[in-house]
Amino acid sequence: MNAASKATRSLRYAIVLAALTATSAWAAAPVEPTDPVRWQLNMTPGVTATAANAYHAHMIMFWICVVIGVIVFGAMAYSMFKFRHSKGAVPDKSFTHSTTLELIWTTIPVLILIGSAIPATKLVMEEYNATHDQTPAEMTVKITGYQWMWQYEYINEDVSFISRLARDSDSIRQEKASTQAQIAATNHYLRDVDKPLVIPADTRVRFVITADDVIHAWWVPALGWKQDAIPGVINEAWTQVARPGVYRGVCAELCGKDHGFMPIVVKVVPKAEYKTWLAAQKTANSDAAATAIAAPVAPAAAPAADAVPATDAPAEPAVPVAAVVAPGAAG
Ligand SMILES: [Cu+2]
Repeated sequence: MNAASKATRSLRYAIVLAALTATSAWAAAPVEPTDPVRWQLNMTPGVTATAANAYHAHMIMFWICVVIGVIVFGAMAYSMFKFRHSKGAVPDKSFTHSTTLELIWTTIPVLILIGSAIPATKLVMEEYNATHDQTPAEMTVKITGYQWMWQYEYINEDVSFISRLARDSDSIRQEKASTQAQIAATNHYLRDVDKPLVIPADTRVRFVITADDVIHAWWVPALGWKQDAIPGVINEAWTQVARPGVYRGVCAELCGKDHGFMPIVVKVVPKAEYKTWLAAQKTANSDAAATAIAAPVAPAAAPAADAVPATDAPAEPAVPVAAVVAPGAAG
């Protein structure tokens, strides 16, 4: 081989290597732990310890896979170029196996699997330890999935409400004449709700999660976990968010025709602000109860002018508050 062709070959290798490196670096670029961005490839680092654990475990495994990929595909590419037919390579037709090689390529993957399973199991156990003895949950929220909305009940606080797709998103998605311009002008189109779940910052919050009709799944990526909501089953989860903010998610289980239209919004506020909000909710609840007692036979309400079509506006589910689970009862 002359010097010119050697230089060309080296240049080709350099270009392929540079492309591989650039792709890996781009895919692993850090992202803000907020909403997903267009063309985001990597998972979010999140805003909780659980999310950070998952993100770091994922990144370690990602780089292990990158190293394995580079070694395996590098060896394949090298062999194919180095021992090609045009260079006079002759296959060894008598070769059947190599015990040494087989031992090596079985032992190394087993060691990698054990090495990654031990820390991963520790993290998963921590994630599912909702009733932690050292740091017990300070409050419990019961989450119930319905077709197609969520109900949040603040246990022992007598506060409960339904959270459903924001009215502006709902009108646009149901109106056939809606335009892309309308969608672009709508803030958080299909990712906003009328009433977000409000929780205090720096507080260990326990969730008990169930469903009333079909299987749903409550998922806010920034919190770092996803939990199935199954009729007749109470699942547990917990979170503790240090940073106040608004974190969005979706139902992550195919639950019917409007599965894509039951977003989740979690608003994390400072503790003092949470107390004020909770007090306001209680006052609103007692006012509503007093009104109901004063006027037991209310006339049928006329539909609002901007009401969504009845076919796609599910009725408010009637769930007995007595059916809630007391903290510490499950798990
Ligand atoms: Cu669902």
